[in-house]
Amino acid sequence: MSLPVACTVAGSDPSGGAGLQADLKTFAACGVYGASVVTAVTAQNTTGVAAVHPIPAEMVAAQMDAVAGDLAPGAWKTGMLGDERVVAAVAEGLRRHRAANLVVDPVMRSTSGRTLLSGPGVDALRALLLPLAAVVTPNLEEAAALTGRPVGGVEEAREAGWALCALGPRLAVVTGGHLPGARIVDVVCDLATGRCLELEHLRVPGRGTHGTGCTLSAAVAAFLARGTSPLDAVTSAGAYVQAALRRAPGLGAGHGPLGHLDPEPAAVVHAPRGER
Ligand code: PXL
Repeated sequence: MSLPVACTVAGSDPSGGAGLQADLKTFAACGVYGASVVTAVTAQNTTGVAAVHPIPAEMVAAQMDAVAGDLAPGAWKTGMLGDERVVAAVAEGLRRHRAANLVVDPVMRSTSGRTLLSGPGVDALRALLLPLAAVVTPNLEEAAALTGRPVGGVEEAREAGWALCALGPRLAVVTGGHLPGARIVDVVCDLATGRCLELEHLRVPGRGTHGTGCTLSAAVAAFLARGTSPLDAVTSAGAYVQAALRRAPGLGAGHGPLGHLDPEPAAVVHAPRGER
């Protein structure tokens, strides 16, 4: 059995809570070898995004070719893409390499409110990327932007989920964490069965929530890379996010990171006596 491979196409968060850093930790925690294609370098921490430096679309495409030509990922995930040029290059790259098991996290805004995908980028994502996706994982605001209708509760989330499935993905996961309340409902519309499931969890108290969406979509991609069925991949990813939220290490002054990895560190092995 060879190690499953997943690749994220996402922005860099140097504070490690969101973006490709969160994705790589999630891949490792979920038993998958992780590759990463950088779409933008951000300067940010738990309190907000200070600056964004986009990577040229041709360089994004070249990174995808380098990874796909050598490692043949069994699943892909997209996160922050920035603008329509990068969205188009990513869609072309995925087609060129006949990428299977694509999870699209339609990242549009940071927790602190910074725009991470332009308006034309949203249109390109809908037109070019969703037709290639197996799973799409919007929050309520992203579901509204993609469908052009308000999404303020479970009923509207279900309608938006079906509208998104009509654009390509087999599964739409509309996450409800941004609504107030002790219970969070994620709506999962499954085109294969025609059924819509409500995954309920208790809200984990605390501010360690930065990168929750990145982590969920990366975990879905990891389970797909392992050969898990799409609906089980979504359910397993939800359980992983819950555990990571409970392990949040309480770092930073703002919205802190999740605890992606089990906190048991690798053992120290001492150098020979006399060398120390
Ligand atoms: O959580 C969305 C997100 C995704 N990717 C990058 C980000 C953020 C939020 O700040 O910075 C790179």
